[in-house]
Amino acid sequence: MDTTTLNSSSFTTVPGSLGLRNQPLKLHRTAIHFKSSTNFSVRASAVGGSDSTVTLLDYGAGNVQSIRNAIRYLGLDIKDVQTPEDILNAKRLIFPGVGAFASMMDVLNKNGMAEALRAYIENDRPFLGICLGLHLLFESSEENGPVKGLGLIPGVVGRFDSSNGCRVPHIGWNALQVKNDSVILDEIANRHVYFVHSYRAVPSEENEEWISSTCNYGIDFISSIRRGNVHAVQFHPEKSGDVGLSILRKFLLPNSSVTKKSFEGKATKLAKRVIACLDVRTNDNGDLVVTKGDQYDVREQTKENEVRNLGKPVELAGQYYLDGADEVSFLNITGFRDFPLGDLPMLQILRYTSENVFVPLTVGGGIRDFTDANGRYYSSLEVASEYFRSGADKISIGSDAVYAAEEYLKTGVKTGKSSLEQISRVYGNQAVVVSIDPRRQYLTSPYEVGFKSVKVTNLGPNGEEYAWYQCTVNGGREGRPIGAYELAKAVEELGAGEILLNCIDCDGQGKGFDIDLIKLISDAVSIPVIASSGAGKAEHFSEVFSQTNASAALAAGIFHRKEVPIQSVKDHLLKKGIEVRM
Ligand code: 1PR
Repeated sequence: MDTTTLNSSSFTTVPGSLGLRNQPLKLHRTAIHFKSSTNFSVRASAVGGSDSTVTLLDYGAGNVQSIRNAIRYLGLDIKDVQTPEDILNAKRLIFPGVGAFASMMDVLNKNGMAEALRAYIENDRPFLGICLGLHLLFESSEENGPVKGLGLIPGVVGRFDSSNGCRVPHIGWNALQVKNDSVILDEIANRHVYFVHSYRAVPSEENEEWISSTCNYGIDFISSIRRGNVHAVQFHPEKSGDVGLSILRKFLLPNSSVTKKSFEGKATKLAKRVIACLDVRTNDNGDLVVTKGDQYDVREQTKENEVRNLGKPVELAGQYYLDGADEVSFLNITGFRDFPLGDLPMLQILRYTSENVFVPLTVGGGIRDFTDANGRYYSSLEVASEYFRSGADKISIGSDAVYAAEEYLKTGVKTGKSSLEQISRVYGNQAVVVSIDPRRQYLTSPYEVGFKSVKVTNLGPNGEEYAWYQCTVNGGREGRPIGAYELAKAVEELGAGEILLNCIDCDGQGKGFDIDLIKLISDAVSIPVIASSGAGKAEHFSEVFSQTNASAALAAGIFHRKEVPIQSVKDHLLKKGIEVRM
């Protein structure tokens, strides 16, 4: 690595920019191959001003709908980068890096964007990189590599180490240690922001001057950098609720007269997440409604046997966001029999919700390969892509993951063709949740079956002391020859980034989570586990967090019926010394 000193006065200087003007700019250079024929120059233009357009670099490899929604929510228009010149001519540029580092650099190098980005950043133009948009600035990344980055910041981006007890990916709301001169982060010290990543850059003497905040997850890592007008963040402001919107506003509208909101908080580490789940299906009148079952039976016990209707999906999701839900999940519970891409109202619900909900949105149901009545084939990747385009941040796979795990355990071969493998390869593991729907099967002896069993806390109906958890498909309708333990371990290997662990026996019962099951699975895997099914009161959340290694807890019925507000769950957890995002 050689260090080149450029005199920034050789570039056009930017009125209103901070820090770098008239100072020699020290840049660490890696051997990036510039196209010699291209001679980029950066257009002189006023920063900020009345121009309400933001230039967005979407290189086409992932889900950037969330950042689009956040920008529009703040009242700005988006201009998409089509050519390297669009980068050079941008007044302010956002690069929401998504996907995988190697393929991102490949695309950016091939189409001349990398070179344009380097020129833009070296000239101290307003830039905000998000996630991979931060990694890009470093010398290289170990993700599918090593692969060279732009080399502007000294350091190598490496993977979190799960052997020290930290689950990878790092998913959730974590605290920042903010330096005073961060500008866009100035008012958010001690508040949580949302992270989702497996790779990180670490602070060193060489990159110290770039760092505007750090975060701790097993080790200290760089959560943001700032130099002059150049900012990049490891977390996702577009998914960090009101705090995130405030960060984006400070970058996009630095001179706006928006009343300053001063945030107070006591964030110190990764918070336990509280998730609201909406099971969605069409009722007998053809309306898409939020429903909720008892042990997966969503019909009323009346003569009409109608589907329970607990509200409208978009309204409820919006309300849960305002109430403080850390994430919102939609499960299209009849997706196993209906084709999701034919379910336009469901996609519409996702679109409307994501326009106003700035915490992560997960959607599941029906993600599998499908051939329609006209013989047209759709891959599970196409189905997932449509969900992402409609505003989902993560997708959740149920039945199809069971079949993939069974096949993998039988053959020991990863074909790369399962929905799980295909979607995680393109969108990253962190975007793929596997939803497990197990049913408890009691045993008198742990040796009765070939699946992992547990000694149960509460004996079975005939005094049984053991149980295994049989996986099901098609909304619990069919039991499969695989246990939840075996499934969880297999899907982790196949590329799942998180597990949503339901329990049919506990669903809708309000008697608490199945601690035996959640302990079994959260001890078996090193990816985050979301505990689900059975929450009836705030104490059930503190129970699951203190007795298991669950990273998040999800509930449906108690929130829909307004029995326990999300905020009171969080107040209770705080009182019990469990860190949550407030
Ligand atoms: O198999 O990929 O099509 O996905 C179908 C998805 O739909 C799966 O994630 C599966 O869990 C879900 N699903 C299918 N049928 C039902 C049903 O209820 N009949 N809902 C269903 C599952 C379970 C929970 C529920 C918690 C918390 N819902 O997520 O929200 O148990 O409830 P509680 O707090 O009220 O106890 P595919």
